[in-house]
Amino acid sequence: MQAQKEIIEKLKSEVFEFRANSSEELEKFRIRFLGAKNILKDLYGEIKNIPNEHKKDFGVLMNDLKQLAEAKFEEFKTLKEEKSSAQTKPDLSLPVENFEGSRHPISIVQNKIIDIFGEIGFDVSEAQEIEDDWHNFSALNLPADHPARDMQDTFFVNQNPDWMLRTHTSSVQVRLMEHTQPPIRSIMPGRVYRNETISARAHCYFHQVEGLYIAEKVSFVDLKQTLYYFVKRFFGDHVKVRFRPSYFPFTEPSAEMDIDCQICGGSGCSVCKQSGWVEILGCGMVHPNVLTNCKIDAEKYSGFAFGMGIERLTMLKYQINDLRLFSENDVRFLRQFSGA
Ligand code: 2NM
Repeated sequence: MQAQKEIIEKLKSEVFEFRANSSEELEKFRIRFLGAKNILKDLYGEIKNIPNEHKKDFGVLMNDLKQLAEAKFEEFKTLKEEKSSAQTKPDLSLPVENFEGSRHPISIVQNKIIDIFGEIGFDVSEAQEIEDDWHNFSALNLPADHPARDMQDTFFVNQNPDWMLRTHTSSVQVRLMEHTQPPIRSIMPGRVYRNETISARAHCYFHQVEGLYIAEKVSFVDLKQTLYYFVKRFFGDHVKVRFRPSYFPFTEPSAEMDIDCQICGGSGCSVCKQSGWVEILGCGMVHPNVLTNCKIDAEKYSGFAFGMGIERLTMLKYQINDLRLFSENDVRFLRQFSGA
């Protein structure tokens, strides 16, 4: 029995110390200890040479050895599985070497707008798309019975009037003003939602960039020059602009800015409805009520704000005539922007 016991102990420490560094090593281990002709089987044959009173002890030792070998095999088998599944999953943190896709035209234009305003000191602010009534409407000088709330058909969350999908990114401006004292110079790009029937000219969601500049003694002249700088950088130095008086509840005075039609050069076509001009954005001096609502001293500070639709700018820049193309993800459409 002593001789057999020594052999079992030796095998036990071999199993105990075993480490698989490769699947070949693990397979060798499996064949040696758990395979069809494994070493334990030979050893079990020794039982006929063991005196009866030691047969039970021998059995216990052999069982321990077998269980140890099985546990060891399982340990390295699961490690191996983890390793191979890690190899088949793509590592999304790796840098892209051969980028074969193309950016969406909305992203291209949004990034361009961010770059241009960045040149003149505007940073970027973002916030959530699900908003409360205060940030989407009330703080912006739109009281509960204001007709503008009907004008913008809003998606509410679970039909609860307290929560809605933002109808403009002005809600981001409200949040920014609430926790930042002037000077503030920021743009807010993002997706906004309106309950509209989808057509070539309307969609239930689209993208906006709004902007906000608040400091001491900001005037309408600053507003005009900032927006003029932007359109020249976006469309080219040749672009002509005009401002028309308008109305928004959150700005006073308010205006809309037109550029000369980039399709027909101003001579008149279907895009500009024969007028030679196309509207590209709304703007104005931030209403003192909005500043006060957002805890900014309206006596000390003034500011301007503006808002533009990214789809509209993209359609003018690339001569796209149907809004639905932006959300259909037809590769024949998307591939055309691979060089942009
Ligand atoms: C527009 C047009 C004019 C605007 C105003 C504000 C705020 F928060 F400062 F009051 N945010 N956005 C604004 C002004 C937006 O979009 C056509």
